[in-house]
Amino acid sequence: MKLYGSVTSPFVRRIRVVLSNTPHEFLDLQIFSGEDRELLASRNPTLKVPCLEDNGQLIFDSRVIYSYLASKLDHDSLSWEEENLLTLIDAANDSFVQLMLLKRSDIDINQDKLIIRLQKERIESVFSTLSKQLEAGGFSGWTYPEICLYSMVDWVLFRELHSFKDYPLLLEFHEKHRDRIELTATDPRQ
Ligand SMILES: N[C@@H](CCC(=O)N[C@@H](CS)C(=O)NCC(=O)O)C(=O)O
Repeated sequence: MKLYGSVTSPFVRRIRVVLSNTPHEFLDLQIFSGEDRELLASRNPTLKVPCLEDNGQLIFDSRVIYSYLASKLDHDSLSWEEENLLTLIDAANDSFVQLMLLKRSDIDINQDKLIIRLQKERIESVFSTLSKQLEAGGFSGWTYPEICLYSMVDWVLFRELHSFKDYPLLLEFHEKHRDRIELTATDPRQ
């Protein structure tokens, strides 16, 4: 089994954590240019990571990869409520990726522009909902939704994309899990 990804991607990290006890090859790619981009293009036409290859079968998108692995590795499949939590996390994570790409394109993300405002509103709406879930005792285990939430929060802290000022429960959640071996082993800062 081969996982195409990058050490810094939060979408890749969630799959690396899921695969932490499963033998696999991890290819850490520079996805934005050069030979690595060509390799990625030859595997995944969306030009995004993660992408999984298993016995000649290619799977795109972390969500589909999880579902493939869950059935292959006998993990529990997700309930509809968990699927909704993943949709929330993915939506905020996608918006953060867009903001980071704007920044990398030297576009000032403090401008009052529709495209920027929509991302920021989505992030606040999702963070507020996730905080309420935490307050109500949600995200209390260590299964795929928690792994995805941790990967996003940690990446946002790493990239300094949000202060979390109004979301102490998200920081508390992060603190609670940060020393897990599968998380220190996949830390994007190393
Ligand atoms: N829905 C996708 C999102 C993956 C994604 O956005 N990955 C980022 C890296 S964090 C990427 O490959 N971005 C490249 C681009 O946007 O061109 C998934 O869950 O796998």
